[in-house]
Amino acid sequence: MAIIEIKVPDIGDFAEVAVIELLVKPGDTIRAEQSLMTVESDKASMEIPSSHAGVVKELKVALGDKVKEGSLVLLLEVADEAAAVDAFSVAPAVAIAAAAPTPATVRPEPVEGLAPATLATAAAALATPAHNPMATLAQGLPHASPSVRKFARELGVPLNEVKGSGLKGRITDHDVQSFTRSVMTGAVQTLAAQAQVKSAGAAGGNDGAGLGLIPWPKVDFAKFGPIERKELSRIKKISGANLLRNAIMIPAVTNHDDCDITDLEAFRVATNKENEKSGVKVTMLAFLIKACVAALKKYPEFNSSLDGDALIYKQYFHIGFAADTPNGLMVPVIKDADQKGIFQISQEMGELAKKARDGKLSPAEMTGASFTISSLGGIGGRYFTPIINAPEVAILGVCRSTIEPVWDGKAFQPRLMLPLSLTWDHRVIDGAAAARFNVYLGQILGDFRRVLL
Ligand code: CAO
Repeated sequence: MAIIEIKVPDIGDFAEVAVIELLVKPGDTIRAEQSLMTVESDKASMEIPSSHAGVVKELKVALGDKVKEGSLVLLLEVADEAAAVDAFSVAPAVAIAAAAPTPATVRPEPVEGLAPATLATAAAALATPAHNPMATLAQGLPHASPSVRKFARELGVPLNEVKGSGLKGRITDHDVQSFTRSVMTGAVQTLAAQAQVKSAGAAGGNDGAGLGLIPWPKVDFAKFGPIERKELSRIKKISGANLLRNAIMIPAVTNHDDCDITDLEAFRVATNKENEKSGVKVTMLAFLIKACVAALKKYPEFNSSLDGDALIYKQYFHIGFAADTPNGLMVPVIKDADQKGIFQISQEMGELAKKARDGKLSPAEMTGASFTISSLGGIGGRYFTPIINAPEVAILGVCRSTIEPVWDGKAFQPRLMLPLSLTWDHRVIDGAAAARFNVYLGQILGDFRRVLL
């Protein structure tokens, strides 16, 4: 064993540089070429590597010290034979040089709060075919040490999109981790991902190239028979881009269930008969809106939105409903549905649905929903898998009710059964919660008195 001095190697044109980060401490076992500290001039930052492997005995520099070529950095205990190696043989890693795109062959070191497997997943989530680290850097060098740059590069994090929390806006390891988490939770999208969604959306989803998929087949349909080409409506183009983003970005799952609405339907028909002259027709959807409000109150995460690592719980109950219009799908919103009765909801729904069909909905009438229902009950079908209307976290799909034989313990009874399809965001909601939501919703629709309990 021998003690050797590790000194600052040749650092090029820099006369004196400040020590801004110490990366090792006494007692650490280090590898040859491992970074010991970060120094910074007014032009660039660089990491000073160790020329030898060994155990750090004593640090000879402190934060803020000015050092230059030959300055003593630390005393290192090394194996005797290692002491013979030239202590100046390792070059420092300069931030600008480190910025060049290199394949991410080095596995990231485990860091607090993120396991290596998570980091690998994060790298996959962040790495997009459209992301070119060189392009990022060409836009200007963000303030970060070479080790942070390397860490970001390994994860595919575009550093110029990361907000630095360190001194003078310096980007730290922690900032890179936070950015990665935000991307993974969907709270933040990299500019490259936004561009992909935009271009895929603009192409009506007909271009999978931006997502690394094989190209959409280009077929000359006229070769096979007569055709007519019609442009998509403006609404279809806008909703298409939104639907595509939501379908791709949300880990969505759909639970299907049936609920017994025999008594509720009898009540609805009787109510409409009694109020024939009012001009307001009550449909099943109005009851569904009220029942959903009760279920949202019982399971508030269904009435929330993701915001980074946090959930925003809404204390209002604005329920959107999908309306089929000649120009495409629109989603008007019944505001404060918890404070309205079935008649008022039915009346507002009728007015909003008419406005939607006439293309007269105002932006205020289409925004602010905290949960959405898509009812195909008037048309038909059994179940479907509705797409969540982001940033909401769940949507209820409803199909046409039919008379089914239901076993009551002694015999089959003809009951009117309503098929429900609840799609939910698995980042926020678990399968068990979704099943409970559907069961509770079914219980309310089965007997509305439960709302009072
Ligand atoms: N089961 C059986 N019958 C149902 C039903 C159900 N679940 N829901 C509605 N009906 C019946 C109604 O009672 C009504 O019957 P009558 O004419 O005999 O009274 C008939 O179907 C038509 O109802 P409606 O569709 O006019 O009224 P609504 O309140 O159910 O729906 C609206 C209103 C605007 C949501 C609907 O017209 C609509 O646009 N639905 C399509 C939504 C859509 O496109 N979703 C898909 C989105 S994903 O692309």
